[in-house]
Amino acid sequence: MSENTKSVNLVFILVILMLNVNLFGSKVVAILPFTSVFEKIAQEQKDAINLALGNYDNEIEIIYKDSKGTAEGAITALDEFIKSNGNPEIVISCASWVATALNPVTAERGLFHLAIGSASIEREIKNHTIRMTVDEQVEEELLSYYLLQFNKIAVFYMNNELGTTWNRVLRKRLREKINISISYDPEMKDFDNEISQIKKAEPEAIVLISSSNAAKISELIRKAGINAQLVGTRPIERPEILTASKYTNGLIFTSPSFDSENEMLKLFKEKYNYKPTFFGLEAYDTTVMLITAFKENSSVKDFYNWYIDRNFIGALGSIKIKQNGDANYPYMFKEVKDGKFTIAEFQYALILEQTRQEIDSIFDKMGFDLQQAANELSSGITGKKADMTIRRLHEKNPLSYDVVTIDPKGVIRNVYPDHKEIVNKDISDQEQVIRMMELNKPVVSKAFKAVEGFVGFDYEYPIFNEKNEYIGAVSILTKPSFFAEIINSKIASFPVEICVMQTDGVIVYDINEEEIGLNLFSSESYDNYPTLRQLGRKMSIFPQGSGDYEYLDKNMDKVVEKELIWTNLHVHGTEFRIALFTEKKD
Ligand code: COI
Ligand code: CYT
Repeated sequence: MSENTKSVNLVFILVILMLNVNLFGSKVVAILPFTSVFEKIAQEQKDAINLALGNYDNEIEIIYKDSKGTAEGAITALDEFIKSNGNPEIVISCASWVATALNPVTAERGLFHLAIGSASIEREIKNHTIRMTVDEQVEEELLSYYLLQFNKIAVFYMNNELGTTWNRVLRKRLREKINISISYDPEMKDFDNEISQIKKAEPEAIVLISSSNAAKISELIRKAGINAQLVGTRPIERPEILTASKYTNGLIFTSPSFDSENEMLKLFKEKYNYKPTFFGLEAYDTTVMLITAFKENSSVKDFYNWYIDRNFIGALGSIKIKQNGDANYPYMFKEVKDGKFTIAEFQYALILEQTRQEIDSIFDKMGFDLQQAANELSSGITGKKADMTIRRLHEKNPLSYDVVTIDPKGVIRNVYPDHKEIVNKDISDQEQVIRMMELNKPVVSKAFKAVEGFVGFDYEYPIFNEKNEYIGAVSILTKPSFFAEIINSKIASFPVEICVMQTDGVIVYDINEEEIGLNLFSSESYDNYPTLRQLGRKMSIFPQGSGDYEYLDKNMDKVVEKELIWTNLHVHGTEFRIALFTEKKD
């Protein structure tokens, strides 16, 4: 080979390399359902992605491809892209059935895969696809709280992976309550036959697993004279539903609980002159998070692990990517009311009642197990057998910090786990111990400082021997995180707060830890909030009620108007007022 040919080769290679940089430089392909019944969703996603790219001034270039709304269309679109441009580094896809199809294909080619608008996917290859949509099963758990009140339910669903999975999961939970379920082709416009079948079944509620088609379907349902409650899920929150509000007013549906005053919504409206829905918000957050991934990683190969367990604050609120690659963020019930999407009021009372029942049932279980332990301890409060009893009692109650026995004088004789330092401590001056010895009955304490060194609640249960003589008591002391654990598990997906107050005004649980232990009536922290104090006084007098007040927002940043409802829980001589509150929005 001559020097000349060598350098020509070199130039050739250089040109190829440069071409690569210029032509094949775009790293991301977004495969969206541009020509399908979901075309407006695709356009909204594209607008949101471009808005995020523009706002965050960066080098990512996204090429859009049309899936035509089908799995085959998406595979073809990706193949075509690769034929002319080579492999992209990242594939973003919309629709559950598309994500399911692209998961193995992208995994095989080593392309990072991000799924949006995909509530119901099957990952043939695990640890590969990151999905920004909350799984439909998580949403279903919430939706069924509402559906359980009906006895005859119809399910009318799109005949794709999203619809069929919803139908299956709803049937599994609601069983005979579902008296008819019918699928439809979302590309079709004629639903008359299906609607007359639904009418014959006389349902009390109709669940529509639909997107914008639900506007037309609702119109047909109402025109057929069916008055059933209409119920929907996340993709139903589309503008067409409001245009048809004459037929859709009263529709209740589950949806991510994004803040309607959020900055992204304003920017979007300014730029495109229409209001985005969930799909736009999700695409926006997906893009911003992806830009962050590019900034924090030098190789796309590291992206998957970067996403796992990551918390991200986006337009959808606080997003957490779970171990399995699925995003999670708050959901709530919304309602079509006066031609608008609004927060469904009924849910507050529902969550409050469920939280009350959960706390009640945990105390109930403790009481049941304490009674059994007290029976076993009737032959003696110390010794091997007693050790076994208190150990089992502790292990059966996950919110127990420890279990102790006291003798008839009120001296601690035994403890599990072995916090030996408290054995022999005299606790006969504690209010609940005095009460228990006086009444000879089980009691629950108010919040008190335990000898263990923190503020908790103590459930004391008296022990009698075979001759029915009082020989001491067994008790469970709750963990410091007692209320936090119960309450967080109940409200994790709702944009609400719950606090617990005693009738003496002491706050025994609040999300802001610095407030726990303060007295609402006397602590100077509340001096500047007279409307809150007034409401607190009402709460201590009346077991249930509601009211408005002004106080700091969740982050303790600024004073806002809030609304609150409360209820009462009475356990063995102690009353708790459980209050649920939200920022007022109108
Ligand atoms: C889903 O599959 O979860 C979707 O939201 C798809 C959408 C195109 C309706
Ligand atoms: N500690 C406990 N009182 C305490 O201080 N475990 C029970 C009762």
